[in-house]
Amino acid sequence: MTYETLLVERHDAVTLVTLNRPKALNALNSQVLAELLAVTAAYDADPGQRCLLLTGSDKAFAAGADIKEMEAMGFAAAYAGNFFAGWEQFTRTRKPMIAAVAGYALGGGCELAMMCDFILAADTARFGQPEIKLGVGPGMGGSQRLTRAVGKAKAMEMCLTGRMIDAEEAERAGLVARIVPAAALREEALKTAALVAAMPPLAAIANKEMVNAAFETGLAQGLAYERRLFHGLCATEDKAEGMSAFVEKRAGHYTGR
Ligand code: CO8
Repeated sequence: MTYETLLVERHDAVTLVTLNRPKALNALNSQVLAELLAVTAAYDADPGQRCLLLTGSDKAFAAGADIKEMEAMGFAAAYAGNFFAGWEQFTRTRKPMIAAVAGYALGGGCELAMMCDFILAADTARFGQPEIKLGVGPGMGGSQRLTRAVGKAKAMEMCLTGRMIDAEEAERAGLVARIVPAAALREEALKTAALVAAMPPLAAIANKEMVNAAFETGLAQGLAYERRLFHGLCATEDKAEGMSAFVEKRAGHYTGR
């Protein structure tokens, strides 16, 4: 399949997806959403692909939802069409997804990065939720995911003032996993994605589910869910292989069974 707003490359078991609307700083319109949903569905369905890496350009991961697409949209059209509800489907991707962010990740761009499982940031990255300046607010999860990531004080300040934070502040606040020099971002992110892709695939899905459960359940329920998933993983061939490989001091070879 060919895409107009994305570049999609396979690096062994890593699917590298680059947002590619340079003239609009990768603003997210309905076409980007449709194409990303097609890519993630294909990725989830392909047992040979084990980690998805989502990135943008040096200047912008994505400067937000496409303001030009939304400018003429009134309540009736937004509500009846359930505008941008499709992003929920993006977050239902079961296999790991990493965001590699350089430059601007604003509004929907910051929200898209937060929909991934973790964010690697170039030292040039800038995150913000400036929607208030347009008379709206976050609509792709920013008020919820940013608040869970950085806490109420910083999320509220960012949403109410539109202030951008740089990579250092984002790392201190817990929004990004790690900062790398901009020139090394692609290589470092591909290396990290390859590391994830080399993990036992069922365990990767389970680990993602366990961590996400921490955001959606109470502690007791989350702990029980984690333990049950652990028990379930004990039935997999990859668990037998992983533990034998450790004991025999060799590398494991995982099949996803
Ligand atoms: N949408 C559409 N076009 C954009 C966007 C955007 N979000 N951001 C930049 N562009 C376009 C500009 O219009 C410009 O196009 P043109 O050359 O045709 O005029 C081109 O990209 C380059 O942009 P600038 O000239 O502005 O570049 P600068 O380097 O001067 O500035 C900035 C870079 C600071 C990133 C600036 O472009 C900017 O402030 N952009 C808008 C940021 C913003 O407000 N983002 C939030 C958008 S709203 C949103 O994301 C809501 C999400 C939830 C929706 C869910 C609904 C349910």
